Amino acid sequence: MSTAEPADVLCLGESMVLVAAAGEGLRSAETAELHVAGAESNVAVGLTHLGRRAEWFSRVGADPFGSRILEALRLRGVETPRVVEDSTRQTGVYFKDVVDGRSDVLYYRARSAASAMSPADLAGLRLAERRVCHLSGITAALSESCNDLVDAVLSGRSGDVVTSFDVNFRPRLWASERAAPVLLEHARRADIVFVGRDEAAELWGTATADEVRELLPDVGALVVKDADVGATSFVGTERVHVPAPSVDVVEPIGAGDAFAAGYLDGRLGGADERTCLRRGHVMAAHALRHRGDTPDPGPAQRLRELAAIGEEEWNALRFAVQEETVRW
Ligand code: KDG
Repeated sequence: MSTAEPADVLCLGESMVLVAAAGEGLRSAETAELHVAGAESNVAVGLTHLGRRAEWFSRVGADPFGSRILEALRLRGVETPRVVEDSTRQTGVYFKDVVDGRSDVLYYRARSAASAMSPADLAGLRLAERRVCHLSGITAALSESCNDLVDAVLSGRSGDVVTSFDVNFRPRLWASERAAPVLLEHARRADIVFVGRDEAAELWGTATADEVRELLPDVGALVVKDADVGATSFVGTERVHVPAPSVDVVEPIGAGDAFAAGYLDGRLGGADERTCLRRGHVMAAHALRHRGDTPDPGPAQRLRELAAIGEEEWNALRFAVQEETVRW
């Protein structure tokens, strides 16, 4: 889509082609499926499912995988007018191995096209005209220039753009000793921060959501997610906890991105914190019931209605797995 007004939300980060072995682990599988995934583009897809305009920026190789990513995202309604196709580098690829219900990720992305992103890319991104710019700690791990880009977005805030940062620590990309101070510094400067309680524990040694808040006292909206327990947000002096609905989990990868999309949808619509967290949970529940990162969660209206049900109904909410949801 090319319109004069850029999309409200800009999501910035690497997307890759995902190779998923069908049915069994990579060691023995003879067939595999190709999909497209990336934490930040997953958020963009979640937002377009919810009827928001979202743009994704990155660099891809001028290769079939790059074209595949662009095509897949455009088909889901994500705008990609500024993505750079680089003929000198390749698109990153990753493999998901699911064995006995446990997922592992193997990356083939060193020196990928996206890892060449740098602060110079910001020039054309019209950041000051956006409402939200969403980034994640994955980008900080890709290369020095990518880390500089994250730094530039978070420190050189332009206009009224709200910066949203998902800590997304990926141990397969860098060790926690190296990641911890970098991710803490980035998180301190973002307006909205998403972090898992366990992830914060691994990085920063915090045990509870309140301890994470002590570490990040000035973040405008800090959301600490505690898997199937629930999510707690801290906005100024307000602390809101929303329990997670019960979900038959098929595969967890992508659920954090879906949560961020639901939460940001609430923020964009001016909803209160409890509603934002509930929308996050509802979107995450859909992702948890599928192997793929970005399943179609169905009509946005239905999702929003679900997030608005009474307290008692919410506490009894259960997302059961259905045959058709167990697919990539
Ligand atoms: O959050 C899901 C992502 O981890 C997945 O899509 C792959 O972007 C990815 C990454 O870098 O791990």
